[in-house]
Amino acid sequence: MTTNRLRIAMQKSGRLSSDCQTLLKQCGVKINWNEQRLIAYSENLPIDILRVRDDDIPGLIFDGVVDLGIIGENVLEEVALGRLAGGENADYKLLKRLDFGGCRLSLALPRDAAYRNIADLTDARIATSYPNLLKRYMQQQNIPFKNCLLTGSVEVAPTAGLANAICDLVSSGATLEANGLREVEVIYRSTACLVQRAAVLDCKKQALIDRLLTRIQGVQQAAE
Ligand code: PRT
Ligand code: ZN
Repeated sequence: MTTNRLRIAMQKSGRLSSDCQTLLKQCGVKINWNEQRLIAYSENLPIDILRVRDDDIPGLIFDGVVDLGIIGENVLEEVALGRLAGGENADYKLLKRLDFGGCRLSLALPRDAAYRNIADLTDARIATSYPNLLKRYMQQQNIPFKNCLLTGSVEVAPTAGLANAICDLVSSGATLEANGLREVEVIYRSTACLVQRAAVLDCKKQALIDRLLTRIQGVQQAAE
């Protein structure tokens, strides 16, 4: 299991994949990408890329199976809250927020439903794939609610009569609009971020990470 090569987990296929690949390329990490492969190797640096579902990345970092991960902060925080609730470890180091994958987790209601403030959601049933982030927010607001856990198609829940409201990711707002929904509260803002496992790494690995981080900072500044 242990290797001298730096292990980085990233999303195999999804919204973050191509930006992750571009970032590595801009940092001078040459990878031979093979679409089918779970693991990809760098040709010029001691780096291996593990390509997985985004939901698996936080656990791989918390368990120290990988050294680094690139992951939406929304998923990182959601999985961390779930782990902590179960008494498990969820330690990590957030190295850098990246300039892609930006979105917000928001509460939304049917367009014509009345809404003045969060108290209007008292005892509402809320559909979400982010039960832990939602629960934390509603507890902070002191508003009791009922959960409706869906891993997909969250935005159709109100029309389908499954829930009164939803709590889902939004970027342009087009999906809410297309489903007759209205964003009423932003509960969490997220971007993709670079995360390191909590344990101290050997100096060579840490030096490589520091070098990558400097390069990422350079790339992001140049883009501003
Ligand atoms: O297969 P895997 O499990 O790896 O992927 P996934 O389907 O779970 O995730 P994916 O690829 O959809 O998203 C990965 C990450 O991208 C998310 O965790 C966020 O950090 C980030 N991200 C940024 C988004 C969006 N923007 C986004 N708009 N993730 C999802 N959406 C969805 C949202 O759920 C809704 O259905 O897009 C729709 C809304 O978009 P707008 O533009 O219509 O508002
Ligand atoms: Zn996922």
